[in-house]
Amino acid sequence: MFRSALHQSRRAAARSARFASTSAKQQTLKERLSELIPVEMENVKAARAEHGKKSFGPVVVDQLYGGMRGLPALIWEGSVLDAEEGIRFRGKTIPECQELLPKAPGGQEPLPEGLFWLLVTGEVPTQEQVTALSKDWAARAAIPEFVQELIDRCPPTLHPMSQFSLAVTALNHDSAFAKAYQEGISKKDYWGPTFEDSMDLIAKLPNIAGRIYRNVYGQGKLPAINPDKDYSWNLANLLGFGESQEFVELMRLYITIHSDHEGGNVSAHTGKLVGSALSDPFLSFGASLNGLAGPLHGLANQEVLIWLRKMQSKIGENASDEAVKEYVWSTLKGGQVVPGYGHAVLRKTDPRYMAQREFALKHLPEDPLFKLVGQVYNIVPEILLAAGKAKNPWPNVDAHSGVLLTHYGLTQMQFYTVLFGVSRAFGVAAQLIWDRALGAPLERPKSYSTNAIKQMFKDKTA
Ligand code: CMX
Repeated sequence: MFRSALHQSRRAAARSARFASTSAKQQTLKERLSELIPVEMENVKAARAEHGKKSFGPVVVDQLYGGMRGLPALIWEGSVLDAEEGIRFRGKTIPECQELLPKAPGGQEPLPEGLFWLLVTGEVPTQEQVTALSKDWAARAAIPEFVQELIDRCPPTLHPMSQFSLAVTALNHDSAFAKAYQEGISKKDYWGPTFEDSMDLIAKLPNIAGRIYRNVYGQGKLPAINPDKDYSWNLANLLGFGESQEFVELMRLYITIHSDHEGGNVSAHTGKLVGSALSDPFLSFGASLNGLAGPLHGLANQEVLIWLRKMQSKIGENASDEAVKEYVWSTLKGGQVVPGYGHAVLRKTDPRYMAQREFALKHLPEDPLFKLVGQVYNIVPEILLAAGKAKNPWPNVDAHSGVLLTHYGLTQMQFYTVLFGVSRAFGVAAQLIWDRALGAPLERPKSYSTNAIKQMFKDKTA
């Protein structure tokens, strides 16, 4: 008894000495994560022991037919979406992230490196830790030659999102997780190679996105990654906008706010679902991208700009409110959605929309397209309410992003969802790491036939 207590206290002392020495030299994300995982495993174990058999309340049949709206079915600590307030990343609102997360020298927007650290650990990193992440991602950024060739061989008529998904899926060729699995890695060690793949995935996305952009839109040769610059600067530079400090700042804000939106949205949930089959992070995130490419999800940012441009060509620039109203009604009467408006969970204006609006008010208040976006904001909610179908008449994130990109010269709308995809990798990767660390099982909900439902409730009144 005494010997074992002594042994334990010696082990604790050795452990704290080890932690003290690593924190003195600034822990890496992986070192910090390896400390947090056992603590979180205990936390989950305790929560399941205490609450595991408790009910969340009834599930009604409409939820099965209605896209599972509101069905409590997933666990994800990274971000939580409140219908009224919007997103919080590890408990922090967007303005709080803007205030607390480290910034680039001279910059005012948060570095997405810091947001990733926050999503993974729940902690705000130091400036040095964020700089180390920028350097680590720059060192991992190169993409294999065959993936470069794969992108180069795509016809420019293939949608950039299809090219993006194809290239990300092909990165599975060098997956550390897939290799370790083939070599018989123990389940308790899954998170290590998942972490490495996730870091590689995020790091390689700017080179993939930049290559697609330059190939499709004929923008010349791709520059090299600069290891002394942050992730967003490198992404902007690969797209040809590295000289614009404002565009770089926009990328920092853009990636931060698009990174994660709770666990149940199509891209986040698809990544988790595919990952639950132990498909590696490249295969899992490739699947997320295919979901993001749908017009009701990420593709809406492209659709908003197309819709605004069509409106301008139909009713002219500086059109009256009456003309805009008529155009919105004609969209609805044509059986189409107003892109950028409505949300499956939110019931107020999306704070991601507001963050972009603030950015526009600061940097481009006189931009004519920004003014049109503002005019539309004053008109659409009332019409959606009058039409009486949409549960949320307010704008979402996609209603605003395109106008900012257009202002700085990134006018190729079909590329917009690729930038959303680069950002969404941050949330999906963080989730995959934790799912493997906590041993999340294969997802397998139950489906029913309509006849089975009818049968089930045949003789019941309610
Ligand atoms: N314009 C017209 N009709 C809309 C609408 C909009 N912006 N938003 C919702 N509706 C309609 C729905 O199509 C649905 O019609 P039916 O009953 O005929 O099927 C009805 O209102 C009820 O829908 P809801 O419960 O309010 O919304 P959902 O949860 O089903 O869908 C969303 C949410 C986002 C798909 C929907 O609001 C929409 O299609 N918006 C436009 C596309 C868009 O901006 N998507 C981006 C969302 C953010 C993102 O993921 O990036």
